[in-house]
Amino acid sequence: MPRLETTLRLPAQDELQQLLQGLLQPSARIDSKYLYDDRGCELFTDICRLDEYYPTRTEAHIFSDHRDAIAAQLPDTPQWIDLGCGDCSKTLTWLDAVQPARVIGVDIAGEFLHSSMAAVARANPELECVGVVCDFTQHLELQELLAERPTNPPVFFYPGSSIGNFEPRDAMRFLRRIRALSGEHGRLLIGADLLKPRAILEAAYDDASGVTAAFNLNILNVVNRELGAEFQPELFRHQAHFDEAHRRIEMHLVARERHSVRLARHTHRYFGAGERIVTEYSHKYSVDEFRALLAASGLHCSHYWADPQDWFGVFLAEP
Ligand code: AVI
Repeated sequence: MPRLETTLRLPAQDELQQLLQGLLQPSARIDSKYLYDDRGCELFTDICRLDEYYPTRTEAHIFSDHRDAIAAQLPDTPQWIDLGCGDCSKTLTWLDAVQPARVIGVDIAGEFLHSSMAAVARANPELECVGVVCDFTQHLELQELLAERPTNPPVFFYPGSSIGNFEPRDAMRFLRRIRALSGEHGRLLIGADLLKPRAILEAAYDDASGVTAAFNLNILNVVNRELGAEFQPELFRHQAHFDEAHRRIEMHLVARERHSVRLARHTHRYFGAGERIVTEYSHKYSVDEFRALLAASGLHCSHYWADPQDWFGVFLAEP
């Protein structure tokens, strides 16, 4: 059985306080991590299969077209750390090419992580599998675990362009943390979504069948559960637009009519018609901008692969 370590502090009171404070700001905000309850994860899986949502399949093509070339640039028998591993399906496709000494799956969803690491271990009985349950975007505490195998350098695997969901300053803080854990020989293999025409971007985040709308609106059910709030999702509509100045897709929930929402005991918020709640940013980069972000985080991009349309980039970085 795989080892499972938990460094997560459970739904702390101050996190709920932050959630409430975000909703009470003049420009209301809900942290995008609340998009991913069980229903949100299912809907996100559906999003990844949509025609309009190009990132997942484009990255998968880059990986399958260049897997051996990428693996050839990695250290021998590394510790492979899958950040946000989910069902570990992406990692499974790398095991033959990379031959890691061990796999460390990191995810916030503990039960799911345990069953996916168990599946990896069953299919690869010789491989050491460790699951680490934590909110790795905030607390990536792997130094002791990595130090158990000092001769196997870490390869951090962060696919899917999730780095785009950080604001650039927070992305840099996160990448610096990876840099600090990398030691001399560590590597980061990371996918980033690239700038492209607005229509393609906006369709990817506002698909015709309404899956992304359901995904966005579901966040209100999560907030209702977490805070005991009383949002009525049908009084909001999904909107996604590309903000040129910040080079990011912004997902909003827009109030269809003026109404008041009970957020917690003795706490209500009034929404005017058209008033918005920001639920997610998804930043898009040029190749040079992403290289510069890596460099500002103390990481040097040694190799880069893209699809023929230059829609998505896979970057290999080293300290
Ligand atoms: C998880 N992340 C990379 C997705 C993205 O594209 O920013 C989340 C997403 N939101 C709406 N569609 C997909």
